[in-house]
Amino acid sequence: MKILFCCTGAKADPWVAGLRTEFPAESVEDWASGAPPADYAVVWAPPQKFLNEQPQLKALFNIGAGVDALLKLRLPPEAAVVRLDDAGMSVQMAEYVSHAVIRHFRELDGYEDDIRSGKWSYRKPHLRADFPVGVMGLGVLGERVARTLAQFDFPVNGWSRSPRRVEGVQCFSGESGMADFLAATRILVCLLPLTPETENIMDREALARLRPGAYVINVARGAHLVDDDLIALINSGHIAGATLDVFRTEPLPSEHPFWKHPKINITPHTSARTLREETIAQIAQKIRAVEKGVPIASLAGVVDPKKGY
Ligand code: NDP
Ligand code: OXD
Repeated sequence: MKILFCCTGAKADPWVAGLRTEFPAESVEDWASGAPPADYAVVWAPPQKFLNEQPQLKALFNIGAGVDALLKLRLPPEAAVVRLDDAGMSVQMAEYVSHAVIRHFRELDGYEDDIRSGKWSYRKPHLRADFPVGVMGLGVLGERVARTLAQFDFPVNGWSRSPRRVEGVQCFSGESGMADFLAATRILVCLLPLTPETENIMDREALARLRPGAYVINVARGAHLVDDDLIALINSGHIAGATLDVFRTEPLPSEHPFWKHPKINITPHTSARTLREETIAQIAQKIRAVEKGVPIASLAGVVDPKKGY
């Protein structure tokens, strides 16, 4: 059995060493053009040339949860695409989003400014009931985030494509459920995959449906949000601010208004990082299962190309 590693932006050596530890008797190599045909590939943003040269691949294991970039490429015809299924990401996402929600709700930025200017003063506490959070996407990451925020006693709404039940969360689904979901939400969290259906989903029309004084947290993909619409609604006062971890172009271009907007906090696509050890262990366990005869289609995280996630 042969495994190739082909991940743009990742240092190959520790990944290849980790995979070799899992499969000491097998061939595990960092891809170079002309490499012999492999059975499985571990990938992130691979060049099209790699995919063209390896048409026999049985599966592509993506070392991230989002497969939007991968699905834009011409993939080997029989290869299943398997995305990361949590692998240590959901706890990071829950931390990041809870931090952003609480920072806004408790006005911690305002307190920090006060303290820096030598001011000891109190702000009126808000009621949680006035700050319902809405999580778009109730998958592996969104569900964990929704459950975590419910633990802090925020009213939590969730929206998914198919109907779902999550304890402590008011669930909405489908296009028909979106308007009610938005109208019931003040702090909007995006944890959707990027697909043709979800691109630009946070546009002026959708954002205007949120409760006045809304707050936007985008931790999914930059193309979910229409940047100018967010800025216009912040400037009009309908939206109080935003925390953004993902952008249409990354790194965010230096001239982009998000860098300096006083009501927007940005981070460099870091809300949930791929953890190497967990990721290698998860992929290795799946490869072993397939080698023992488990159908690839039954693995957790197999992408449905029709749905795009
Ligand atoms: P999942 O596939 O587990 O969950 C996706 C959720 O979105 C599901 O609940 C799905 O609904 C819902 N959904 C998909 N399409 C629609 C639609 N058209 N309308 C309504 N709901 C929809 O993904 P994960 O939770 O693992 O990851 C989500 C995304 O987070 C990734 O695709 C990636 O882009 C992003 N991400 C960002 C990271 C970062 O560092 N910023 C790190 C990791 C991921 P249903 O339940 O019905 O299928
Ligand atoms: C992912 C990401 O999709 O890091 O895993 O954004």
